[in-house]
Amino acid sequence: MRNRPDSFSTRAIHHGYDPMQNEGALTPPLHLTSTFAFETAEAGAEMFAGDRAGHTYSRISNPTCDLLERRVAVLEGAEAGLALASGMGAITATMWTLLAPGDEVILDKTLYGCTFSFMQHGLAKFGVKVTHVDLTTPENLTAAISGKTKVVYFETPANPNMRLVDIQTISDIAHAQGAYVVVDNTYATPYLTQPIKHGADIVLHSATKYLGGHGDVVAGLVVGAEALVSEIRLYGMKDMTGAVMAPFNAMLILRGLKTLELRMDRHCSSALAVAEMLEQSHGVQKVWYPGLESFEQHDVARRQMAQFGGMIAFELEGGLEAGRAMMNRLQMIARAVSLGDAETLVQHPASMTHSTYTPEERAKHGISEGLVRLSIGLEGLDDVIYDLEQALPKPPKRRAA
Ligand code: 7XF
Repeated sequence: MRNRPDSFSTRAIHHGYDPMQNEGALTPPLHLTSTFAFETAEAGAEMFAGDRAGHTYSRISNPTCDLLERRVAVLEGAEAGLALASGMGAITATMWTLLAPGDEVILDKTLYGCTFSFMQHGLAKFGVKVTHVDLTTPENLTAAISGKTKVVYFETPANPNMRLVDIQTISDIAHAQGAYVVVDNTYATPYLTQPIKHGADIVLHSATKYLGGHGDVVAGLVVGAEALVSEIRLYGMKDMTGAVMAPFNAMLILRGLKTLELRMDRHCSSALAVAEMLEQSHGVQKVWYPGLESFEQHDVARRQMAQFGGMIAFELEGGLEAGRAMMNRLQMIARAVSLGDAETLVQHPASMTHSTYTPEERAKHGISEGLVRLSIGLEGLDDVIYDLEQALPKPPKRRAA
């Protein structure tokens, strides 16, 4: 036991694992097993009854996943964690656990495309009332919330347009009505924002993104109070979705976590430089990046984020057509969905990640048709900027006098 709190990276590298308990293996073992043997029939029965600790079957728990769960929980400042098959697995398992027909859920205006369609079409189909509210103005929540509201749900920064939600203010309003606050922290990661410290009850991630960090795995995580996470494990994950994380994927995320701080520092510093460059460039109509002085909610970003993240949204003069032409001129930056990888990625939300919204819904939910989204990678900053500059619209040539 060390007698001072460990730093973020030290926890990400060491928490919950002692090589000396594992034959000296520096890297935690991969428990590639679907099932677990019981010492006696009685011991097995006690484990199933919840009266004895231990693993029974890997759809419920697995030691490799368990280590990942405890590490992410400690990084988020939460009591407990749960590893799931995907970010959507994390979202659906959480919501199926917390909600019943007749309940109401209040969602922020802008959400990742499949989250939007799950809430709008999935939950609504089973008798849950789904209301979207612009949570960037907390008074809107005060007006919309009632005793029937079970969950208030949002992303901050939101995918794709970077809107921020003030977690503490929203949590205070939600808790006064007895509602749970669920935050998708995929964009910020626990290195930049720890929503539980600002009052959130449950934090979830697409671990496919920054937590994994290398574009080689689809995975999800949920953290929160022990009792709540246990309910999500035993109902939402075990019975309702079966969206369990494979132990091999847990290994990949554990490896990713070791460099999360280093990678985020680089993602953030490069993204700030790129956002500043874009803002100065010819043909760029608007840039949304929380670190820019011009960002409408820059004050919320300063209060709630340690740095401003690796994601940028921008729109060119000429909208969709200009954006597509620019994307096609890129030479190194990959045209691909997903985010948080070592490679810089560019995509067009209206036709890709947010094509689950109808055009009318996109307009209503603040997702512009011309918006282009960049996930700034870990390449040399000069190379990222060079590729973007050569692809941006050129200023018209001056005529010789
Ligand atoms: O199930 P997944 O691991 O893909 O995670 C779903 C998800 C949940 N929350 C946020 C904020 C997300 O961005 C995602 C996945 N988004 C990818 C993207 O926006 O590029 C998916 C590619 S279609």
